[in-house]
Amino acid sequence: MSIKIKKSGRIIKAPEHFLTKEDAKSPEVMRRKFLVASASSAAASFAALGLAGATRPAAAGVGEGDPNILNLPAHSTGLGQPVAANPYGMPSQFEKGLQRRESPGLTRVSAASVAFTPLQGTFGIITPSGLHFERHHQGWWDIDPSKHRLMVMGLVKNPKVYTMDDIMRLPSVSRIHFIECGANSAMEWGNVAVPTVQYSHGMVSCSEFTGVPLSVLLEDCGIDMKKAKYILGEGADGSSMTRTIPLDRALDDVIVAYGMNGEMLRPENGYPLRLVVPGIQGVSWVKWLRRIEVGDMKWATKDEAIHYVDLMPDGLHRQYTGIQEAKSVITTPSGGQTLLDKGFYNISGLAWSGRGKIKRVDVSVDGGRNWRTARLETPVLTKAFTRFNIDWVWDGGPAVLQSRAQDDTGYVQPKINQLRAVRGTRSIYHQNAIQSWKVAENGEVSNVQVY
Ligand SMILES: Nc1nc2c(c(=O)[nH]1)N[C@H]1C(S)=C(S)[C@@H](COP(=O)(O)O)O[C@H]1N2
Ligand SMILES: [Mo]
Repeated sequence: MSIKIKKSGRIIKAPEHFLTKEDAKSPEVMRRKFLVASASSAAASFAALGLAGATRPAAAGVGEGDPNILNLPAHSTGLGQPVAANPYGMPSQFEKGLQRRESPGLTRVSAASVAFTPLQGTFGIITPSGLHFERHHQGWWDIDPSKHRLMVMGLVKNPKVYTMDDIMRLPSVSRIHFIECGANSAMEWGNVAVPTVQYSHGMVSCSEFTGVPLSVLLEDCGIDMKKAKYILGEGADGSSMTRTIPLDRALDDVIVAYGMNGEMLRPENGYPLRLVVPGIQGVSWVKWLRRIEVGDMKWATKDEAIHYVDLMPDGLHRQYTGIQEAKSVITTPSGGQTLLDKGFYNISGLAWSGRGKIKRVDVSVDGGRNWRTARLETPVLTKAFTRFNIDWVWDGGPAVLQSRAQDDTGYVQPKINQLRAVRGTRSIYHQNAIQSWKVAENGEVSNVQVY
């Protein structure tokens, strides 16, 4: 790839960023800050080095020179921290702003709530485990794995109860998949509701999951293939989370998972055992999984009969609409961020489809009039995040950034008005419309809807 970068634009990211709003105001402010810093610390550090009186080279064109180069910091001159100071490594103290966050006022009880993934601050396709979104109906638990049991029963020859030890001795697989809550982007059905991509799209994450294929457990228990049509997953928390999964899917790619991103699941994400149901809305990924029942009818449990249904304009509900259709979003630049200069920006985002692989992502910077095809970064995996990037030179004028995903079934991500034409505005779930970010002339990026 060869791009001529005349001038690369700086950006204030939201809500975490390296530049403060004050730093961003003008280069003058930044320069003054450097000068103050060098006046106070230069003498000290030069003295410490035994370099008092040493001539400081005048950096060409920078005037005083950059004190961040000229004043040797403690980390270049002293002894660093010992190994295993943090036996379990943590992010840098400077990355504290990158956190999953609860949307203020979204729910009345935070045990039955959502904490959103900061998509604006993650790279590539894997969501760090500590930033994986959380959705609990009745709070989370850190369950003792030695006491956890999984019962497999119903239309099977040999009903069984497995300990975690039993499960972890069975053949395992590891696969990278996204998980998206069916209610992701739900607030935007009627109108623009939230300012940042964290809140508009952060109920989706992507991880490598490890566990036993559900088909192995069903076979181990001697599933009655003549009668069996559905399986039910049940969680061990107080929410009685129970979900029906069709047998063909259960035998296809569903995993009874204990691992996430190379280690055991985090408690918030279902430790020690959860269902992984690739391509299907998050609610079916039952956490703290304690029971699997094999049956011949859908169970129509509370979370299937009255929740997670799509209210159509004619007043009827669509039920069992679990597949998360193709969707994409630009994560940089995105709502709440500010572009500080005209010039080059790398537009970057994520695309995913519950039906398969992402085939193509197109990007528009003029609200959908013209489209260019973005680069898909490898790996491009089935039912997983795909990272896309495309070059853009901002001319300082108003712009509207959009991305449009297409998956390998040929399905194209719809515009919000196309979705509304079929689904109305009374839905909550399965809002996968094209997202628009408006860049104003002052560089501020905001959430808008374009029809
Ligand atoms: N047992 C149980 N499983 C559950 C839930 C729950 O509250 N209890 N929430 C579901 C919902 S609605 C979603 S979107 C996903 C969220 O998974 P995460 O918290 O790991 O992101 O878990 C699902 N599995
Ligand atoms: Mo969910």
